[in-house]
Amino acid sequence: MPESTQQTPATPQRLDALVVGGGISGIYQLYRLKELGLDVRLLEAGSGVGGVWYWNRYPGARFDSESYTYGYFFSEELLDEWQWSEEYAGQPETERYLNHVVDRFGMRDLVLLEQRVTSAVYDEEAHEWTVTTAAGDVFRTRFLVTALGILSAPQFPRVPGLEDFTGEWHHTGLWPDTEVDFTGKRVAVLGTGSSGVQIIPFIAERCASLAVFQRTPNWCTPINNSPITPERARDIRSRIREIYEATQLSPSGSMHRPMTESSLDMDPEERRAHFDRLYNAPGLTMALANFRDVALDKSANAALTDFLSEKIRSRVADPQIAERLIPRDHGFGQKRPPLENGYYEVYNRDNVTLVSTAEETIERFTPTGIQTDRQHYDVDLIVFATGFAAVVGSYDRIDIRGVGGARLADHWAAGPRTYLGMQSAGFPNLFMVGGPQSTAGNIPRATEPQVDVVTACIAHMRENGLTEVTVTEAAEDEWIEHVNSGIVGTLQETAESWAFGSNVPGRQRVYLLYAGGLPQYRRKVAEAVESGYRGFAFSAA
Ligand code: N01
Repeated sequence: MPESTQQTPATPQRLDALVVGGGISGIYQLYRLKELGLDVRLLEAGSGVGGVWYWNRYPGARFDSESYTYGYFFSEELLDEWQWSEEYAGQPETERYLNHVVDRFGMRDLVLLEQRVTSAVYDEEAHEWTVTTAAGDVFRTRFLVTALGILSAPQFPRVPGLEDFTGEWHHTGLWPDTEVDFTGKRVAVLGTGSSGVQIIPFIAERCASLAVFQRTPNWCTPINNSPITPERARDIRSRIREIYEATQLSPSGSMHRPMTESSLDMDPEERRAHFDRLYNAPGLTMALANFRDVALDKSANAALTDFLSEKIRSRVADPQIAERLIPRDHGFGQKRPPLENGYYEVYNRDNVTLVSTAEETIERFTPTGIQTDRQHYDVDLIVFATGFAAVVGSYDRIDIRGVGGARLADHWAAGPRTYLGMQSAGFPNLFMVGGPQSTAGNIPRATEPQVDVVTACIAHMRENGLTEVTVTEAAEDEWIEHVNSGIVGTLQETAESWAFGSNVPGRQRVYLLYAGGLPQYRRKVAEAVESGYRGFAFSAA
């Protein structure tokens, strides 16, 4: 729900452009608009920059993309001076990197922290936005760019009684910057998605006891992380442009591309050996560089899930627990698969219990723990690894009003409506970077073309004395049809996941991202720009 918008301080600060969100995409947008010579600021709700790498500071948080494909590529000096320590770097390193970039490129004074935006209202006469923050500050800006992140509105279970719980609790997406001590404590973790799978092994090693509440198991594969030696770093630096080109050709914006071969054409022994190689390969190789038909054909997918089920059985000592950890409701890759490091072995420890909420319903939180319909779990500390109101959840938290006072929330009532994932009809001069109906995957590679187009569009307007840019509902309809054509008929379409908003009770099931892949997305955007900003309409005040 939008927060209060009642405070109105006397003097709004006037700007050319305002970026909302200090994550990897917002920082890049700030850099580009500063470079263009605009009077620009960035508003960030947190006390530091980093976006997901600021908020998700839970132990175990790390990349699932290769570190050197995740950062920025706009500066050779930056590429020279920054060396990642691991193939998949941990959260503290990424947060340090983003702070380094902000300082290195003179952006620190342009970032205003602890400024949660509560409302944005368009002035049709002036072609400007009035943006208000929870602190009561007001900004007037011609251009508003939201870089809110697709996973930034934390989601809690709709279970009563948390206010009665007298112990400590934390959400992985709102982790404190002081150390959380698990030593000797009785801990419960709710949720076994990517965040749960990363934090659970860390807690298990330290706590007195751990109860993991699992609603749906996931297909987790080993991260197979390793340090980057100085020799490897030199090799990466020497090939960095080649690596970047590879990310541009990959659907996910990563180093990986699906194979062209069909797994079903292969002899079962050969196929198994191939799956084994992928299982022992680093990162998301299994998900992103597998046989093409694994994502499209049920039997090809089943051959892989049979293989993965055997892996789970071989790693978990108790056969009943192993069976509970094997997903039955979805195939591999239908949801983003968590990467793990010793996750399955956690369930071989004496201090860990797996509670399936499919078999045992959580009824409420009590002063001393968690009550299910079978028993009470006494705990000192609860960790919510229960995910996010994805993609549109961060927009729901801001009262955005466009032409005629129309609310963005109403315009999106039946699901998000955008053109190119970047603008919505009736909301001129408001650009979205990393918003709905655009590619996800390796996020900075996905939002980079958007930032570049927003920058080019603003430059074009300033050069031509234009003050307003908007898109039509017809352009939105065309984009929505294109977005849907990319997901219909895939195996992904049939799984319940945050990409469809399925994890938010009561939310209409609509695909929230763009499944057509980054190369196609970039082509679509380039075609629109090269044909004179097709689908956009410009005017002057
Ligand atoms: O969130 P999730 P996440 N009672 O929504 C469960 C990225 N990421 O934070 O599956 C009990 O995936 C829920 O169950 P179910 C990555 O893109 C990347 O883990 O809805 N359980 C699920 O198990 C990822 O996909 C990294 O039935 C409840 C879990 O909570 C995305 O972020 C690291 C419940 C939520 O899983 C989100 O991951 C971390 C309830 N009432 C995240 N409600 C990298 O590696 C929900 N759950 C870079």
